Amino acid sequence: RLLSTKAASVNGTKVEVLGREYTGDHMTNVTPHLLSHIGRDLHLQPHHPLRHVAQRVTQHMYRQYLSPRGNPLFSVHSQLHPVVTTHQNFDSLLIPKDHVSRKKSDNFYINETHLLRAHTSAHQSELISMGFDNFLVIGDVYRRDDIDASHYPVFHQLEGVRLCTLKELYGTHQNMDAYHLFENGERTEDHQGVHSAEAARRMEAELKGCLLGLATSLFGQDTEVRWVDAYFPFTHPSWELEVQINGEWVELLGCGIMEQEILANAGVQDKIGWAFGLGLERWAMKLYGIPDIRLFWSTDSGFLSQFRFDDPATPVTYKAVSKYNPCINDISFWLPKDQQYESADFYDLVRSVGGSLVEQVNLVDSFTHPKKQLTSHCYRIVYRHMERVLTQEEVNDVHRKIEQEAASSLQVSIR
Ligand code: FA5
Ligand code: MG
Repeated sequence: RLLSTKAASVNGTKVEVLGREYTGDHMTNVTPHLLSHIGRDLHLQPHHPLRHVAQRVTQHMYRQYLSPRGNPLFSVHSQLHPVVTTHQNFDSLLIPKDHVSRKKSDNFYINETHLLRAHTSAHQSELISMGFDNFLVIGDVYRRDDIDASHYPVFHQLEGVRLCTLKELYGTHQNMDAYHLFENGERTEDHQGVHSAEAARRMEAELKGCLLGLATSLFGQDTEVRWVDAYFPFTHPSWELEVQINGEWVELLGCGIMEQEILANAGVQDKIGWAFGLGLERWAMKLYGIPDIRLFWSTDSGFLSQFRFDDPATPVTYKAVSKYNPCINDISFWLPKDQQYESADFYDLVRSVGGSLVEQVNLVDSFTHPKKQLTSHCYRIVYRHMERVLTQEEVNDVHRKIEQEAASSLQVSIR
């Protein structure tokens, strides 16, 4: 979506975000610049690399977990409103009142009671209360982090939550009485006091198996990864998965066994849960070799055109975009009246005549003349050279050759 209408704005004490209005106060620290990111919904944009990655993760989860009738078990929630209450973002996840992660300096507050979600975990409790047992949440998250090649104040997370009954975790056995999810024990490094050691061990194995499977299916069998013990107020035990990018270990996700108190507060008594939260940008950077997190916000066709494919599993290695400006020329023609015409033929022609100077070609307009019964297509061609500035004459030259070739081999009439 183009930002022709503002999706979010701040005006005096009024803060508006995606059609909801809030009254600002002493906690308000969102800026117009930050708010301008809202509504871009990169994870929903067709062909955006973050959407490709989100789709691959979703497909993995769909394949991994099927209902007895063979349907995907996980539901996907990718359009939840980014403004959440402090209860959702913190309290529902057992984050203490004085915890550092609540600081005004680390979050974007709308007012005292509302903020832009700092993680997709903010939606866990509400979705569990609604009755979901297996779900994914995909969305933009906001943090007042530093900005560098791997940190940006707005990024995207994909959250996975799975709740299991005793039967789901153990299968059906003769003497089910021998198995139990819960016990009244001591909290240890390996499990919560309310969980049986065996149930916690099984959940850990399933969770790690699922996430390792995901990493190897995206990055390949030989990719080196490592588990690191971690701490989150909402899971115990907790881990982070790391992967090497250019010789450095980078954190791909956090995960763990959900604190039973969260499930109990959401009305669930007989299940045990695991959860993970991964950063889509980090996965995309590893998968495609994208060197800088800021590139995801690029509207430059040099970046976006590299991901213009329908099958999200298409292998791509990102190539640095030329620092030289593109030249954009349009071409319009009438299609041949009685002959087959396919845009794909024109795309091939443009690539063979223009070679590596053509960065992108798109159909931008199509209409049919009511009287003449002729259809006209307009294509936009973006030319750019990797090593130098292209002159307009040079581009015009190639453009003219494309027109001539199209007229002769595709029988179109240039307008
Ligand atoms: C969390 O946000 C937890 N909610 C994750 C979680 C969910 C744990 C469920 C347990 C159960 P963390 O702050 O580490 O954790 O962020 C999770 C992931 O988001 C990181 O592993 C990383 O991949 C990504 N990430 C974190 N900060 C940034 C940032 N500034 N820019 C880009 N990606 C980031
Ligand atoms: Mg972390």
